[in-house]
Amino acid sequence: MTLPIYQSFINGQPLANQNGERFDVVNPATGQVIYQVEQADESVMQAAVASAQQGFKTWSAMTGLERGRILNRAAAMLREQNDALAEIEMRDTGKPWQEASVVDVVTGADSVEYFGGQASSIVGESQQIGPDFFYTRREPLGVCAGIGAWNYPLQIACWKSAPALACGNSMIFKPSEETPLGAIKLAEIYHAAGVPAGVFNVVQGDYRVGQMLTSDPAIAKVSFTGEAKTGRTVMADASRTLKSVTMELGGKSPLIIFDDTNLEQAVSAAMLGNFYTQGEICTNGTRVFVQRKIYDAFLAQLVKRTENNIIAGAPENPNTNFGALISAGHRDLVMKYIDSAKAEGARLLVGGSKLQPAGCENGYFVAPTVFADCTDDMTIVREEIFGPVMAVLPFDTEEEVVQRANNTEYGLAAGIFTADITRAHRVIHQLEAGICWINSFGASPAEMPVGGYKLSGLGRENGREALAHYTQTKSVYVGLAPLEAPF
Ligand code: TXE
Repeated sequence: MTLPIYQSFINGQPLANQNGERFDVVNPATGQVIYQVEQADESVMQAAVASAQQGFKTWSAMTGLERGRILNRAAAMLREQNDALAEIEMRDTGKPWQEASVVDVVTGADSVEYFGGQASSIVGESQQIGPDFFYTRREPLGVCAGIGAWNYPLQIACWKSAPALACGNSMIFKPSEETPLGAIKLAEIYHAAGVPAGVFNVVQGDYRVGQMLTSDPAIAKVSFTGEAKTGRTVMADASRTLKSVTMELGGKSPLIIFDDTNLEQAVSAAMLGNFYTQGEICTNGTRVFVQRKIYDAFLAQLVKRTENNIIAGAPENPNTNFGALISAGHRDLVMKYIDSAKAEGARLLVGGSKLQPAGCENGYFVAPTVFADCTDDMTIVREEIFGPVMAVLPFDTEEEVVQRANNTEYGLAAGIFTADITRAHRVIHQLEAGICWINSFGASPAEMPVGGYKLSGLGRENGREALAHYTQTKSVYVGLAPLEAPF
């Protein structure tokens, strides 16, 4: 059976490469190749840049209200096509239908809708200076690049393109080579909604295409989502042509459970923050600090619910709530972390092995895994695993847990559960993290800016703050009094 072949989406339509290079895309739940994609080559990149520059002229000449109207039409189309788009995300990522159908498309559409609404409110300011005055203009940057990760492919494409386009820029977006299709669908929807050809182009391929984006002098900005290590390479490459960068990187975030909290809620947060999307979420609370008095009760309930309530299996089965990891390589990396935890003396309470659910024997599944009695020096406590491996650590005092929670080079997210609301705010204000939850975990509405401290990133996505990254300010001083000069 010949497999479908997809291409880059340039200037409103698919564009073939000239060197014929293709790569396979696998359904992680079955291990089967489901389609092929052409790797963008120089000819495709040149066409992408040229049409993005052309499209920018038309798009930036529109008013914010006109751009917003088109973005809102695109948001409505995303919602109308929710199920078809969610199915694509499910097959590309291996995540359960139960998740993809209610999170992935919705959170993308929300961002497109939110920035569609913001497009007409991007204003400058003016001020009297004696008889004179000045005014400022918030002007678009021009052609921007987006580079996406594979865990939320369509959502990431929306979160990067929506503020960029709302401000009048055009964007060339490269999805992860693991999950290429969602971005193509977004490009088709933008085009059908009225976004001019070239304003949102999609180039397909691996790091080589990413490097073409970070080095092209015609590109003014790069917004990147991925590993911290890759982020530093991307930022270094982008610095050669002084591009501005937004970096949404990895994390090793603390979830702190004080002994005065509702145990059921705290266990839910720990499971959400480690097993939702089979642990492949950057903001996950993978270091779970539990105050000693409730430590044993917490572990007992956590093990019981992990053993009984997690259903790993075929993602299309509506009962499945735990899917496959993105690739065989990533699965093997997660297993290496599990082996290191065993070797370093962590106490394995549940999981710790590969899974082969019926009908998905060739999929890349790892069991939801909990290690207890972890110490701060363990590899699984210091490094981002990006898989379903929870490290539980006991603690005694507030001062101790704040110091330990901050003892990491990352600073993406943090969660805290306590009934003492004064303590909740006192502690969260001391944590070095950009995305924080109190008695909640994981919610990320389009209105809320998100981004990391320290090595977890630069800049913010979503919220009004994201607009600042996609405009540049021009100050215009107007002389109404005669200009004096000593010459
Ligand atoms: O990242 P990779 P992955 C993080 C998550 C984890 C990682 C997983 O924490 O660390 O993403 O995603 C391209 N020049 N976040 O494995 O390998 C590559 O082709 C230019 C954080 O995909 O870094 C892919 O498209 N581009 C996030 C992209 O970079 C290059 C939420 C990412 O690849 C490149 C989600 C290069 N030299 C995941 N090398 C958050 N903080 O919001 C690779 N790429």
